[in-house]
Amino acid sequence: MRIPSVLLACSLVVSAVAQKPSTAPPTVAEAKAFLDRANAALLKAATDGSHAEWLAETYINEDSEATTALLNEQGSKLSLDLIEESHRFDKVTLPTEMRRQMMLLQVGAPAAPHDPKLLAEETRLAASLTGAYGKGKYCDASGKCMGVDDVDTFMAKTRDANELTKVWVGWHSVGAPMRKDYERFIELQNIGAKEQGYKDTGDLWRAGYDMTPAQFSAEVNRAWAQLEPLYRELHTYVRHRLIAKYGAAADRKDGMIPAQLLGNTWAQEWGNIYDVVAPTDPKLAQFKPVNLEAALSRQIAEKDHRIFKITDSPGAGSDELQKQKLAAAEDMVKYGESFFTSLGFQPLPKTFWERSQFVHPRDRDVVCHASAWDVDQVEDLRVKMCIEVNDDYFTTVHHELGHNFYQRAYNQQPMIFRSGANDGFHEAIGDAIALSITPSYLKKIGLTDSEPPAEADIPLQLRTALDKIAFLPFALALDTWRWQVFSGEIKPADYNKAWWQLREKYQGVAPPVERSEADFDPGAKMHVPSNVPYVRYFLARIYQFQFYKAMCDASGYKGPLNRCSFYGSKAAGDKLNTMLMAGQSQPWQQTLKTMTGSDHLDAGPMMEYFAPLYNWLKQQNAAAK
Ligand code: X8Z
Ligand code: ZN
Repeated sequence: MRIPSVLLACSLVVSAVAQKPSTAPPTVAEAKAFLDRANAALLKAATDGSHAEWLAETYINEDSEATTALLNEQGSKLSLDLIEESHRFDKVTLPTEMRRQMMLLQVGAPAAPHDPKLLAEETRLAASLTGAYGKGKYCDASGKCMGVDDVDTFMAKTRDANELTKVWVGWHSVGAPMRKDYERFIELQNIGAKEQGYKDTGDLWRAGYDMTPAQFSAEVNRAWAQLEPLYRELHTYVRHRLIAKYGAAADRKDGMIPAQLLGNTWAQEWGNIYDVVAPTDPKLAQFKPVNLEAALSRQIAEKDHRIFKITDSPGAGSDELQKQKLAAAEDMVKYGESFFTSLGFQPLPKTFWERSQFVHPRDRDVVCHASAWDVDQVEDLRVKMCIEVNDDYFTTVHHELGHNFYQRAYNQQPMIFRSGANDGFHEAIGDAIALSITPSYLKKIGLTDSEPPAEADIPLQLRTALDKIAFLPFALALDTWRWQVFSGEIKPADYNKAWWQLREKYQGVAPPVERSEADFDPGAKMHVPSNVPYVRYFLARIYQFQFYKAMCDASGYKGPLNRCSFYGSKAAGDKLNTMLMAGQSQPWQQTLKTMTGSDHLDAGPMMEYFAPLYNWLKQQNAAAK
């Protein structure tokens, strides 16, 4: 999503707002006047920038690309000027809130060079890499093309190893042409980061967590050490089951799992292959997690929209079909909205329904990757998605709405505080809500008619862990790669080799066919060309269990954590809302403490949730030895 880490999406009005620093010692009143002016300028810049970016992602063409590049250039210039001016107040004793705004302004610096020519070059590259990803397609020998949304569906549902390899290789070819531009993009960002006093852009990215970059890295490693043993058990179990299904195609001597077999284009979440790895013990096998895709299709169809499956490329299908897809997609979003309103949140504004992009338009390229927006930073909330009726999108809808409800909750804060407590919080809200999509909740809303007994918890937990636990080392590998690219530890000549070394090290997955430096596989993952930091999702996977537990407690729930749903609990909603309204106005540790009682990233609740599964996996793996 486009969260205006204050400085990312800004633009315009620089010369109108920047003022010549005076030589007299500055006062608190001057600092206040400066911050008022900065907040106003950043608000306008973020709004202008979001309008342009929205167009660039929903109408990909040369003009929208040039416009968004220009606004980002102006926005970065504004931020750099404001940061420079803010240093005038470095030695002034300021009230806590004002000092924090100054600090956030400075640590949120864009990794952008002062030199106008270099800055323009950087923003052009950023826009064109985003556009290249959005336009990316895999076309087979017969000329049939698939965009990323079609590729995702194919990778989720296909169970033929050769077919999977073909489409995997096809989609990954999207990255190769980006390689040179990406290399230059990194160089330019590093020039900017160094000008701000950072070692490199990775150092700058890791500075935004109310602790030093080194402390932050240590926190991440500490949390991973808590969770890695569970991941290893899951990996061992899944690998065995894949070998049972695919034989030699899954059986690598080095113990890696071939990445194309995991039900996801990037092997980042594995829930889609639940059918392949489900428990075989009949006592457990009888309990199948609710087939949400079927249940949703049925319930939405009952609302009088027939669901069609569009397997052809965008452009196929009639107007009528498109209308039905849109109506079904809106229904999907309404499930998410009604969860939030059950907690006491106001419904989404009318403009949300008018301005969002819910389905893939038939006539043009768009960036399909889901994102949530608050274009005017107040109430022009939108999502941009290419929704299909299935499990993954059901979760993603809740994820995106988490962003939107957060954005609206902090819209009374000064602009500099209109952000998540940290970026991991922003990514965790909707996911924490989605953890409440338990069988009992699904029964309440008519998506299943039976609530399974306690013995069904293992199958259900396995389904959830395939998404939640499997994801952790993917997120770590991705940003470790990027941090090492930024620091120069990984040289451009080794981009792809290092990518797979890290994927193997953290995830234990390997590419289906030999890769070389003629490939650029990181480019086939949206967050690399679009330059969205990724460790935020690692944090979010962990925070979401902390938030979920806190809301379960607030709702008065007693019982095993994985069976809690706080749907309809105003007490849980109030607790959540307090956290959301604070935005980034205080250190995240304080926000977390108010919400959960703990002031640090803690894998405890996640381990508590999966404790029964962890034991079961250990038994399965021991027995299989
Ligand atoms: O990018 C996203 C969201 C938008 S912020 C759909 N996610 C990551 C991804 O898709 O790679 C959510 C999970 C991880
Ligand atoms: Zn998100």
